[in-house]
Amino acid sequence: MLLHLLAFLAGTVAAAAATGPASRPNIVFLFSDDQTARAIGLENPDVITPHLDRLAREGVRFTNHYNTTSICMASRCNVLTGLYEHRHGCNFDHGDLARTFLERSYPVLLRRAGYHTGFAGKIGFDLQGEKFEALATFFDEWAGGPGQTFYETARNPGIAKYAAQYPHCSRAYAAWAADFLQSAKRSGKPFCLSISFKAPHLPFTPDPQDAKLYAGRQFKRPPNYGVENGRHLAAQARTSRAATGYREWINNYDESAAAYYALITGIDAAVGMIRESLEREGLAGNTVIVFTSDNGYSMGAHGFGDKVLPYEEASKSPLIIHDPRQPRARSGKTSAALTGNVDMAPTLLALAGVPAPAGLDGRNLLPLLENPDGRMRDALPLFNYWGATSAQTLAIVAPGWKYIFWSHGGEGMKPTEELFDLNSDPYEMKNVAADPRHAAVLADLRRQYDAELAAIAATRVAGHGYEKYPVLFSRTIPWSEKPAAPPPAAAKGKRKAGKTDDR
Ligand SMILES: [Ca+2]
Repeated sequence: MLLHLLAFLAGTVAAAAATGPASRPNIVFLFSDDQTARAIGLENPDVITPHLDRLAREGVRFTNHYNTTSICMASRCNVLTGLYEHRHGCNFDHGDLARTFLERSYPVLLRRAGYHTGFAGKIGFDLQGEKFEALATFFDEWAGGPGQTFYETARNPGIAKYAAQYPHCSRAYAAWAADFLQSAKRSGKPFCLSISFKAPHLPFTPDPQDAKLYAGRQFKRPPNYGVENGRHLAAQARTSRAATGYREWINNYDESAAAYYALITGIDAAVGMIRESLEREGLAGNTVIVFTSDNGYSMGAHGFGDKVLPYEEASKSPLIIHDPRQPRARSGKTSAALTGNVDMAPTLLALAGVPAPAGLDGRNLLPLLENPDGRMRDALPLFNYWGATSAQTLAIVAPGWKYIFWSHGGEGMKPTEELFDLNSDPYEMKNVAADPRHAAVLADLRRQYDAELAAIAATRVAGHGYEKYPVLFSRTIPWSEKPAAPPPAAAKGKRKAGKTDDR
């Protein structure tokens, strides 16, 4: 009798584990490194991404997704915490992440709420005053690597055992995911799997099987391609390393694009493998998949390489959310709502029914799955607190518009406003800040800008070098009354022309 009862209870538990309560789906968060919004097949037929295209056709694709700081280290912390950079304080030249922020990140909160969690790939930051290994203790299963990690599978200890079959890391992460899904299933809990691919970050080293798909091909340049299409932009933008380095996009576009696209095709194959594993394990019907990237990439637009800048190519990434529980009628919709990397944490927590910490900058995007035509916010700030001081900025994106204020007034430059009408000018070829027809829009965006600047002053984390920004970025304090530009040590992101460091 007792044995029967135990067998019945075990059966009940197993059934619950296999399907899970409807309110607690599994979550797979897939994150590429340096992928711009236009580098997926549905946006650009030059890029071969059948699995991402299918994911978008079966889910919702967000076409105005911005990284509020468009560089690896800070963006990864934006995603994990739902906070803007000056609130978590983690970026190159600003500092590592304090443990207290990671303790309130989405994977840690999900684990505390009973999720089985796993992380593989490039995490992209360190914890303040702690060894890299400490990060592993925040997850049930861990195959994260320090620094930039390596394209050669064998050089990444967490996935090295898959090197014989998958010598390039992108597919090896999918093999690790397959094993994770089996142990997650055995755990009897819902799970959250986060994979941070190295691709398509520099150095461009694709899997040979993907590289051959693009070998010798010539690609269409975007309409704003080349240095000649950047002369109308603020002089400050051209002091960024995006203009002084990354010349491979100007000197050798086809070869650069071939390698970059091949790296994305490798991730695409891994996405396909992960979906197959979910099907095989019977988990696909209750697993939400999110795909995005940590920053965009200029790819020669306006003559820039790199990310960091507030222009469209550098700051926008793909975002696809596939929730198999949504009615099929909503599949394949696109949402033009303004979304940001800070929205990832509150969205993933909302999926699991776990309350988000109070005061996050990000928002829950799930209402947009129900109503892709809905609006999410009136404005989203884009920050660049890194690199040459002259190229640091605050920008405001609003539906259809972007306002950028370049505050630097030294070295022969004047503080400059840029206003782009993104609906009629998606390639940002005309600065309409001086056009009186747009005076009302300009006034509104200036007001949003000033409000955001006040928020920086009120909410910045102490001790990470953000104290100067409320003055440095001020529209109303003349350059002559601002403290002198910081000494070169604070601007060590400046780099020699022609060299590309790989942050
Ligand atoms: Ca990146």
